[in-house]
Amino acid sequence: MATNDENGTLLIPKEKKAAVKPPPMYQVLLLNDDYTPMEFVVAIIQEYFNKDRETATQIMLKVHRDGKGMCGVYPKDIASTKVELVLTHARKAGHPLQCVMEEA
Ligand code: TYC
Repeated sequence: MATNDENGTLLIPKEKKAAVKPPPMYQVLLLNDDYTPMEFVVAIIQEYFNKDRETATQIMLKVHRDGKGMCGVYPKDIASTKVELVLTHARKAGHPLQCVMEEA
């Protein structure tokens, strides 16, 4: 609220900081294994993380080389749903692909 000082000058308070923090974000990562076919991983990245074929292939190759790779960053419930969908799809297809989330 604006007030006046002893000389009658109008004092306008500084803007208060936002009371709410932005929600924490989570990275969704794929982990490498020796059995899941490369083509299956590329299709998963395209389908669940909205990447084009070229980008999905780059991510898959990074996972293959480095052991893990990031597919996207999302609010907690969306990240968790993506992990579940990927794991369900992979298990139904008989592949051991692992997908995890980590706070960004
Ligand atoms: N390493 C697997 C192969 O050689 C390919 C692969 C890539 C598996 C990424 C999992 O998250 C993964 N067939």
